[in-house]
Amino acid sequence: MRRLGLALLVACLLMGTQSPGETGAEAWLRYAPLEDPSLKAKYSSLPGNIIPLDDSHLTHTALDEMLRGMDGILGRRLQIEPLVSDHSAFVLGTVTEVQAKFPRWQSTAPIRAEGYALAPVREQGRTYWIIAGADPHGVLYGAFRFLQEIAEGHDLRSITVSESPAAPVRWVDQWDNLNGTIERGYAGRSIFFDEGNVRIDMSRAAEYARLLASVGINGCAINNVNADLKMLTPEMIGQVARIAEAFRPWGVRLAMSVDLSSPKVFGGLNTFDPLNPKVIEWWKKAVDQIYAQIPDFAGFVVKADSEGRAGPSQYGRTPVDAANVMARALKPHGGVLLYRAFVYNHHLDWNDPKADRARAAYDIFHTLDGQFDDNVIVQIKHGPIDFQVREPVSPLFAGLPKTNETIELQITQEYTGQQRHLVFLVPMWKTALDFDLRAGSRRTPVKEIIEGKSFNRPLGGFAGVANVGLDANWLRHPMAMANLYGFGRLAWSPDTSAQTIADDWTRLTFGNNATVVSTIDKMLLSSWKTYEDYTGPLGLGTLTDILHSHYGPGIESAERNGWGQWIRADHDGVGTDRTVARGTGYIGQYPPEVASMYESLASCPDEQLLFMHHVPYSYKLHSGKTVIQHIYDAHYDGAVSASQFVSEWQGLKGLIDNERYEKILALQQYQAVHAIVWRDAVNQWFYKMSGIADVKGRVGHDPDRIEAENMQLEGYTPAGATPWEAASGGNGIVCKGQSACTASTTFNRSAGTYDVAVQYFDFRHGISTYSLYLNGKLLKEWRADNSLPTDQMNGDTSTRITVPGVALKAGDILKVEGHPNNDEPAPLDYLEISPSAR
Ligand code: GCV
Repeated sequence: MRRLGLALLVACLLMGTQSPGETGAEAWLRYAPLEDPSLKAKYSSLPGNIIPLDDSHLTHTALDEMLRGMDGILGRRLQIEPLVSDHSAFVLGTVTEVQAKFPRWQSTAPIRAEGYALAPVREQGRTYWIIAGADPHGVLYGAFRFLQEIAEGHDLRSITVSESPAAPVRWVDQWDNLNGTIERGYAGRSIFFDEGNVRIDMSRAAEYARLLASVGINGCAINNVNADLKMLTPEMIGQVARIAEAFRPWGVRLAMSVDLSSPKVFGGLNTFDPLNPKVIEWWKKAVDQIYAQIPDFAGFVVKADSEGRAGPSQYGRTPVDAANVMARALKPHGGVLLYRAFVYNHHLDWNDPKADRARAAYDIFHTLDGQFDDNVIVQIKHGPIDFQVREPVSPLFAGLPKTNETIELQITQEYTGQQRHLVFLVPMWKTALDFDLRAGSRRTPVKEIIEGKSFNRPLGGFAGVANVGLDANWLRHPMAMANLYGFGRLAWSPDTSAQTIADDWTRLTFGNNATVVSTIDKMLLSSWKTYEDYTGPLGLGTLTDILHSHYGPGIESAERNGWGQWIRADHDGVGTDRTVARGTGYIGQYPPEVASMYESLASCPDEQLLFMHHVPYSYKLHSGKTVIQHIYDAHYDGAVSASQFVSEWQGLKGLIDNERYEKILALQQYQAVHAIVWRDAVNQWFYKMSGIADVKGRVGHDPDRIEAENMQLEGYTPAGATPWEAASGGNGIVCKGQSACTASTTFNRSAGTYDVAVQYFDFRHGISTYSLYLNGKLLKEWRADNSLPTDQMNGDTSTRITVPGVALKAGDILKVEGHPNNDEPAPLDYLEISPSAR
């Protein structure tokens, strides 16, 4: 027994500080004990008492959070005191309440609605730690901020903070369907709905609201903008009221997406024409019913005349007509109407060189400026297309000076790796928010337009499509939570730097160890560029399969259809000509200074070049490289950088709990492999299209690769991938109508140690099994059990397994045996045998 104890002790010591596991459910609100004794000592003089000065629900929540946080981080159980007495204490209350007790205290700067101030006040040898809100919301936000300071080990001696949110609307949108699925959600089923009803168990909804409140989010639209018509039935409103109850203690107001055709489709009217008096009355009644059950209801989000949704155009009406009718119904209750500018025709004519989806939002909404009611907000996606890896900012931000605006950002990584790839989106969002549109030839950065500052608007702000799901860690990739956190931080203060956000998130999520913090910060901050490099650089957009999964490479899917995400690549050149002089004229939608910057090839930045211009492949960038060479190089660089994430992460073993360490390691190994799939698909495609060789001789030359279709096959038959570029050389092999098939090759290179990679396709359904043999001896067995998005040999499903350090000599036989399962034909693409690095 003593031996066993000793062995365990030794094992623990060898494992360093590695702790067994965290699911990630606590996200950045772990309140983990401060391990560093010097950090802990800093806080020994903090008081052991806390005084809530008011009785509001939100101050109660703030109080509970303080008790929970102080206990977790410092192991200190705060005592609640009803009155200010002669002990040092934390004091929670509104500014008015605090000033009544401490008349000499004043916040360092004026604080606006929902803002807060933190400060120590010294009186008669005692210290009162003031957490004062402009209102109860501010008290709660102030408590979270105070706990963040301690969790990060910051010095509190001189802390005096006064903060106010940049804008009143700080919402997340969820695209949850009533049946429990989530459109573009990647982390399990809905936390709100199941099988057509609101879930009984609201615990995840409440935990979500807590996370949102901790970063200042004050609203959540709970259902898909492709809204279910049942949403407005009295029964559903009754059920939805339970979600609002779960949100309420956290100051998160519930909003709903609604379908404009509701009055007709289930409301019993024969029209949904927004100007019809019966329809106007119908909306009024529907809204009154909502407020009867949800008195703090925040408002509606509307997607209309877009991607097949009904809209006012059906009756020759405009978005103003529709929006104002609904806004007037909401107005007496204090609700707002967010009308999405994502309105476009998805049956565009590809053959028309002037057709351009990017123009749509501005063309439709610009002329309506000044006609929207003051509780209408036009919600504009940050770019003119659809959340691509890089887009210019939408010119519409500058085109509505007399209208309230929110920016719509996408936290869920629809086009940016679907939470299987690490992509920290904050730097991308900052690029959009900081972009100066020069409206009226003066400084008008997007952030100041939506804050309402530039054009003196009363409302505006931020909407982030989050799509968390029931998975324990909310978004599947633990690092994706940095995007939810970062969205909240930017919505509160868009001036915060990406570095600060990355740093705070990492410390709160993984602790304050310096190596952990610097490694993860670096990874986060380089990840957008890495993803852009191996997917679609130079403004090409993500180059994914835009017709279905929006995940893996599918370059040509963008072309020759009505969706208008065209890259207009031919044998001579690539890019969409959006110039005023020769192209679609889109560039002319920007204010003149920005338009002239994009219009001229000399001043158009390289990273937007192919969004704005059509150029030959041999066109020289500002960097001095040709377009085609940049495409090749970026894809190789991006894949290298993704593989470095793996080695950098491995440097953190023992410094992070095992569960999250292993989960992230597996995701990063997968990402490194998928980056190679992307690299090869895009480069093969452009090589074929342009006919121009890679000056570095890499594209189309993979000397370590043995194509599966060229191996000795028993049972396996060759099959093409769709699209062709998703497989090396366009083809792979499949095992159909057999219980097992084999593919063998004889090694004929010099003796040495090699890494043997097997590239195969892992469909969404079916779990094929594979075995790799060397001279008949088993090297590795594995199951294709990932749930990648599709059931085909394509860019979504291509993946690999690598057996490192295999001793090989000429004449050795490598054989892969595949066992198909449930329509997954154990597909293979190639073997790659490369000299081991170690
Ligand atoms: C909710 C893109 C997405 C759709 C989404 C739409 C929108 O087209 O692929 O899933 O629909 O944007 O934002 O309305």
